[in-house]
Amino acid sequence: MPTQPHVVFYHSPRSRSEGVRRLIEELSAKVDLKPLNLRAGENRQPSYLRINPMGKVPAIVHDGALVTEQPAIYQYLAELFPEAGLHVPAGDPLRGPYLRWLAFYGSSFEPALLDRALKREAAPAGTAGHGDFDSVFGIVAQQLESGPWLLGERFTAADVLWGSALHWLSVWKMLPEQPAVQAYLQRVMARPAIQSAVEKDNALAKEMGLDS
Ligand SMILES: N[C@@H](CCC(=O)N[C@@H](CS)C(=O)NCC(=O)O)C(=O)O
Repeated sequence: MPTQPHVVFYHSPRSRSEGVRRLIEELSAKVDLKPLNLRAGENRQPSYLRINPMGKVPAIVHDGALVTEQPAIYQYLAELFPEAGLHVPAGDPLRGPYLRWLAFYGSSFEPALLDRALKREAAPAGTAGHGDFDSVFGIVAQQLESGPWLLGERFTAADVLWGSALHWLSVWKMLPEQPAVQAYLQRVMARPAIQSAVEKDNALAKEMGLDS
C-alpha cells in the first residue's frame, strides 16, 4: 500500500493559512497540523523562525523542504495529492492559465490590495509590477463572469486560493460590489470540504481565543 506523504502544516486560524486548510480538506490530505497563535507571537519565537525565517503562516514542510508563499503551497499540495484532481498537469491546455492565476494572486493582487488597504497611491503602472487595485480586481471579476470556476468548468486549487481570499475580503467589506464575484463566492463556500474546513477553523479559533 502506498504511504501518504508526511506534510507538516504551520497554521493559524484567522489568517491567510485558512485557505490552505480549505485546500487540505478538498484534497482529503492527512497532514501534521501545528497551530501557531499569532496574537501570542508564537510565530516569532526562535523555534519557529528556525523553520520559517519569515515567521509567517501558511508554511508547510515536506521531506525536509520548507514551502512558503501561498501560490507555491497551493500548487505543491495539489500536485502532492493528485487523486483529488485539483492540479493541472504539464501538457494540459489549462496549465498556463492555472499557473497564471496562482501567480497573479501573489504578484499582482496582494500588492494592489495592500496599496488600497493602506490608502497608498499605486505606483505608476509602467513602474510597478502590479497595477492599481481597481484594474487588478476588474481583471479577476471579468475572469469570474463566465464561471462556474476560475478556469471555466474545472474546479482547481486556484479556486480555493481565490475563493478564500475573496471570501475574507467580502466579509471585511473590502470588495467592490460585483454580482459575478458574489455568485462565485457562494459556489465556493457551498462546497462541503470548504464548509468542513471553516467549521474546524472556527473551533480552533475559539479554542485559541482568537475571536474575542
Ligand atoms: N507572502 C506570504 C504572506 C503570509 C502572511 O503574511 N501571513 C501572515 C498571516 S495572514 C503572518 O504570518 N503574519 C504574522 C507575522 O508576520 O508576524 C504568503 O503569501 O504566504
